[in-house]
Amino acid sequence: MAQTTNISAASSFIKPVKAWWKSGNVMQIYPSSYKDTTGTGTGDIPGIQSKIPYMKDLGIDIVWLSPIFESPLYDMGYDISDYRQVDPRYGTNDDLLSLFSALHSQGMKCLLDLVVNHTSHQHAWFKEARSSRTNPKRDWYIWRDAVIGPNGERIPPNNWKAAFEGSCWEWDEGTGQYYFHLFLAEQPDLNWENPDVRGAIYEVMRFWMDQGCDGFRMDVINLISKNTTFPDAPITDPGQFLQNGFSPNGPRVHEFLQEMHREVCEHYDMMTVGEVPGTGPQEMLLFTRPERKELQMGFTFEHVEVGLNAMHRKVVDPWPLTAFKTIINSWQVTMEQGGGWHALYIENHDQPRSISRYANDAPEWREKSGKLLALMHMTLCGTVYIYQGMVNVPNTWPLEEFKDVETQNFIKALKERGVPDVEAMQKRVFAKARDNARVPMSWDASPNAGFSTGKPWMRVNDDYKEYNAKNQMDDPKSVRSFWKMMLKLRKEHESLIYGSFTMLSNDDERIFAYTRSGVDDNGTTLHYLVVLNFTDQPVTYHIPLDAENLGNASLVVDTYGEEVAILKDQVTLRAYEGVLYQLWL
Ligand code: ISL
Repeated sequence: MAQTTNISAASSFIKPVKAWWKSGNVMQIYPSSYKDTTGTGTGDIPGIQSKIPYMKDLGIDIVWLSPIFESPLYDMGYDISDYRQVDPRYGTNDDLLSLFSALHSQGMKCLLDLVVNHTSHQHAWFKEARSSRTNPKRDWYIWRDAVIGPNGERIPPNNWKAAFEGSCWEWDEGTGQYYFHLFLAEQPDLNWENPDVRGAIYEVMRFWMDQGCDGFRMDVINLISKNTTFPDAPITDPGQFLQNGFSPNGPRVHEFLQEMHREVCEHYDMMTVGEVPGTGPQEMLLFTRPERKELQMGFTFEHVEVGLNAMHRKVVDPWPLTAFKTIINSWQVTMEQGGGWHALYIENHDQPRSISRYANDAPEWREKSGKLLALMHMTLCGTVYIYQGMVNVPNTWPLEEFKDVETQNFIKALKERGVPDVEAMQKRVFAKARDNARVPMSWDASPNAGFSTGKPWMRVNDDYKEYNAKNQMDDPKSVRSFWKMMLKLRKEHESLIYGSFTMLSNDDERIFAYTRSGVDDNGTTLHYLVVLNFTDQPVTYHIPLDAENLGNASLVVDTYGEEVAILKDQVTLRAYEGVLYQLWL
C-alpha cells in the first residue's frame, strides 16, 4: 500500500510573523516595454503611472521598477551612469516622485532596482577612476597588472570568463592596467572592500528612501564581495583559456549586508529583496533570517535553472517534473524550518516565459498552462512577484530581433568556437533568451499593440491582436482574470501566504501535489490541498493523505472553472488542470 501522510498530526508548524512585504502582491515592470506616452518607442514613467488603475484592478500592492536611472543601455539599464538621475528616456526625477505619490495615494508602494555590484563605465566614478592611477577614486574599482606571458604577451590576471562572454578583465590602455567586470566591460565592478564605496551606495539608498521610495530589489547583491586573490578557476572547458570561475557569496558578503542594514535599512519601514544567483537554500537563510539583519528575502535560481545544459547554460535539456518539484520542495521546507522568507517568481526580465518554459505554449494549451502555473505560484509560501505575462516569441524571428547583448554575444561565441549546427542551437538559445520577456507589453489590438504610437524599440509579439490586456480584461475566463481572482483569494486565505508546505507523491512525474496548513486569526487550523497535472493527458491521482473524510473537501479553485470532486481518495484531472481544495480534517 502506498505510504500516506498525516498532515493534521504534523501541524505544529512555525507561524511566521505577518508583514506588508510578505502579503503584498508585487508586480515587476520593465520600463522600456511597459507603456510609451511620448511616441519615442520606449516606455516611460508617465506611461507606468497611467497604468496604475490597471495594476490596482489586478490586485497589485507593490510595483518594482527595473532600472530607470541614467544609462548608456549596454545592458538595458543594468549599467547605471548616475544613481540619482532618472534617464531622460523614461522621464524626469519629478516624474518618478509623481509616480511614488500616485502609487501611495492608492495605498501602493514602489521598489527601485539597486544595481551596485557594478556601475556603467560612463559613471563619473569610473571616469575618474580610470583617469589616472593616482586618482582618489582609482580604488573604487578593481585594478590589476597584466601577467606577462613567455613571449612578452599581455595576459589577464586570471582565467575567469564574464557572464556575457569574454574575459572578466578589460585592459585600460590609458593607465596600463586591467579592470574587473563580472558582466560586460561596460559594467565595471565596484570595489566593495573600499569603505568609501559602501558609504556612497548607502547615501544613494537614503537619497531615494527620503524621497518616497519604499525599498529596493538588489541586483546580484551576493556578488559584491570577491575573493580578492582572484585565483585561477579549474579547467572545466578544456582547450579554452577562459573558464567559469567566479564563486558568489564571497567572504565579506554578509558583513557588507549587515552594515547596509545598520546604515540604511533599519531606519526605514522598507522592503528588501536580493537577487542572489548561485545560492542554495541553506545559504539563503543566512541572507534572510530576520535576526541576521541582512535582507528580507532573496530571488533563488535553482527552479529557473532546471534542465540547463551543463556545457551550454543558455539552453535547456528535457527535464523531469520531479527535478522541478524537488527544488520547490527543498526551498519551501528549508525557508520554513530555518525561519527565512521566499521571494516567489516564475518569470522576470531575464527568463523566458513561464508557460513556454514549464508547461505547454501550444495554442490549445497555453491558457490552461497559464492557469496551472498561476495556481502553483499563488499557493506557495512567500511573497508573490508577477510579471507581464505572455508566451515566448516565435523562434523563427531573425537574430536581429533579439536585442539582448547576452543572446547576441552567446551566438557570436558559438560561431567563433565552430559549434556544429549553429542554426539548430540558435533556436534552442532563443527558447531560453531573455528577450522573450522584454518585448513591449501587448495592451490592445491597435497598431504596435497599443504600446506606442512610434516604432517600438523592440518588435511587439506577433500574437498581440488576439492576446492583449484588453481582451484578457474583457474575458472573465482569461488567464489574467484567473490571476486577478487568485491574487485576491490568496489574501482571503492567508494560510496560502504563511502556512506550512508539505509535498505529496515526491516521485510522481505527472502530478505536483502539496498541502498548505496554517492558523487563522482565531487560532483555527486550516488545511489546503493543491493538485496540479503537468501533462497533456488526463490523470487519476490517488491522494496519499491519511484522512478519513477527504471526500468532504471543498473545492476552492479549479483552473478549468468546473466542479471536480474528490471521490473517496482520488481526483481525476484533465490535461494541465489544477485544483485547490480546503480540507476538513
Ligand atoms: O540572465 C541571466 C541568465 O540568462 C543571469 O545569469 C543574469 O545575468 C543574472 O541573473 C544577473 O542578473 C542581473 O544582473 C545582470 C543583468 O543583466 C540582469 O538583467 C539582472 O537581472 C547584470 O546587472
